[in-house]
Amino acid sequence: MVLERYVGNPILAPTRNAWESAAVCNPAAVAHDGRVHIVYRAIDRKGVSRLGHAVSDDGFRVAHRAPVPLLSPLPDCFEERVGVEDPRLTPLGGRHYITFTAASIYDDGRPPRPWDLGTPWRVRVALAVTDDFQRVERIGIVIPDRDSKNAVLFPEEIGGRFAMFHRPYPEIWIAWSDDLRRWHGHRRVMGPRAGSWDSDRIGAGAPPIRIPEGWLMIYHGTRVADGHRIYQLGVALFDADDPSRVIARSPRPILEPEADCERQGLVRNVVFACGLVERGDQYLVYYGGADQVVCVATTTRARLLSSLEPV
Ligand code: BMA
Repeated sequence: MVLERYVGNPILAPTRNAWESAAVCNPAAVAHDGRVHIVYRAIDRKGVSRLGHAVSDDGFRVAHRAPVPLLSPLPDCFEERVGVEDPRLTPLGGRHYITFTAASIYDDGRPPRPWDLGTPWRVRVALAVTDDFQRVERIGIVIPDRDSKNAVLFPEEIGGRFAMFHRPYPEIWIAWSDDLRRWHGHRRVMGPRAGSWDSDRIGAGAPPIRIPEGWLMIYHGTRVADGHRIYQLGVALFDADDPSRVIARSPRPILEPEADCERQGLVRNVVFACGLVERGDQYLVYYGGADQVVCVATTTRARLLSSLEPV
């Protein structure tokens, strides 16, 4: 595999704190003040998600873990009845933006659709910002009028505008904004590929990073085998000036659920990345294992680039 698992995985597991007692997964990560800040999805025993915060000095071992959630669903907020999920962290203009999923129950009286199984499908892209990882300022639901999730904000403006990838099922779209609040220009970027490891659904992983060749992004893709969905990771490269243009993509997954903690958990066979930290030539990729624990793997830019194939 292109990604090499850290031998000490998992780096975070559930605790006795009620809010993170069932599972912790899907970690965003960013280097700040010489440390790695991890913001993860924490699930309580009722299935409600909040965001937790942990800090690591070396990127692998967790040195500090906040005893209370960094972000909880707003009481009486219809869009967050099942919680706040799957954060991504983007440093932008000296602040840290958190894109996350506002999750609720989709109850329109119709019979459940295939993707409703186990996953409530009322999902909205929400945005918040923090300066110190202690206080979080909510910006709000930024894509109010459609179900979408897996939003990643680009870390710089492109052509004078902010850009975001998000995921109306089952594919990745781009959207643009002048003020981070109102998003427009929604357009399809890339979708699942029939017969491939990412044939079922795909979504952005960690926010894209700018490299000389363009925008590089880890993403997740699923396939269905014997009636079971398997979440894997891949990588894609997008045009520097027009990231709605895909240049290259992984013909094979760069990480598949193979370790015990990726195969057995709250949801079997899931590796789900939300964070990437650059350390010189090394990349640290933070991901959830089987929707229950937080793991990390390493790779290099060269290895990711050589795993790509032009589209
Ligand atoms: C998605 C989200 C993620 C989860 C994944 C795999 O729909 O709920 O938080 O990791 O499914 O179960």
